[in-house]
Amino acid sequence: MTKRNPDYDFKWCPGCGDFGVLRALDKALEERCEALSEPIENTVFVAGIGCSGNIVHLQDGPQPYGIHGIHGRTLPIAYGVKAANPELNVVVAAGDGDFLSIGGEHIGPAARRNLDIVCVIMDNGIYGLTKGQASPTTQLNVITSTTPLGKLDEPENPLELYLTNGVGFIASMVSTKPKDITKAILAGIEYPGLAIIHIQSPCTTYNDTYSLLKGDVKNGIEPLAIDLPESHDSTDYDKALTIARSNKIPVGILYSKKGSQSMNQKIATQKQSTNAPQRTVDELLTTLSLK
Ligand SMILES: Cc1ncc(C[n+]2csc(CCOP(=O)(O)OP(=O)(O)O)c2C)c(N)n1
Ligand code: SF4
Repeated sequence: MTKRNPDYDFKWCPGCGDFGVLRALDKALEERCEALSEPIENTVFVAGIGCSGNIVHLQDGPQPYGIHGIHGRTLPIAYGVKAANPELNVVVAAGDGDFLSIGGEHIGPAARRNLDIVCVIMDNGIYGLTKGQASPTTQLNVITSTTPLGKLDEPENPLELYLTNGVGFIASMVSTKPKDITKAILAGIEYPGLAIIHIQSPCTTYNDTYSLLKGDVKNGIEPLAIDLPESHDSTDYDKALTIARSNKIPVGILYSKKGSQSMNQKIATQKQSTNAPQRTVDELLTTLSLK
């Protein structure tokens, strides 16, 4: 049972990292609506299928519109929403399985298209909803229901994947720091183009990585998640790639490409500079008629 949809009976497990992401997302949308005096309905969530995608049903207070669509297809659905109505604030919410496995092939085209969309990715290194199969970000040797003797295929490095596919804005976060996530989401919404907020969001039931991320210095375990230094220049692509390829998880805004122009900005410029007649949708449809 949820505030948004009383017929939808879903609960996250205690301690699930997605709670921190939910808090951050709620706050980001609240701040944005207040700052712009914009109704919450101007935001559309496009959610993946997974525990993480259920975030679309769990927002607090007034609700944005939401589409809980098809596993792996958040980016194509978001493309349709944004292309049809560029004024909407489009937020994708998905898990690592949804976004990087079945949905992985959409990232490159979406980056090149550069529509103004922000993606909030909850990476728990596992398929949570379907009860613990290995995902692209499950680490080597981890035992899951599909890797009973330990995972053998190399884990995906999502930050490197985004950078090398041309994503212009990339933040790397951990779910235990909701205030930082809120800031990153707001910065991602402001960024003119595709923005990805990739969040380590541990699954307490099938892949509890809290202590790995935080480390246990007393017992000689260094933290995996390390804050980016204040001096980090997020416009430096090569530096961002070096950091992404290190064996740590950076926390902060890893990359923000200078001079990005979103697809809608490019369309506006093109319309101004062309003498070609602007045809209405009805006129365009008539050109397809076989009569
Ligand atoms: C096309 C399709 N393939 C597979 C599934 C089954 N399925 C539902 S959720 C899921 C994985 C969920 O993992 P992830 O996206 O990482 O989200 P999480 O539950 O971990 O938040 C799978 C394989 C599906 N619903 N549709
Ligand atoms: S199974 Fe994992 S990801 Fe799903 S709600 Fe429970 S803790 Fe969260």
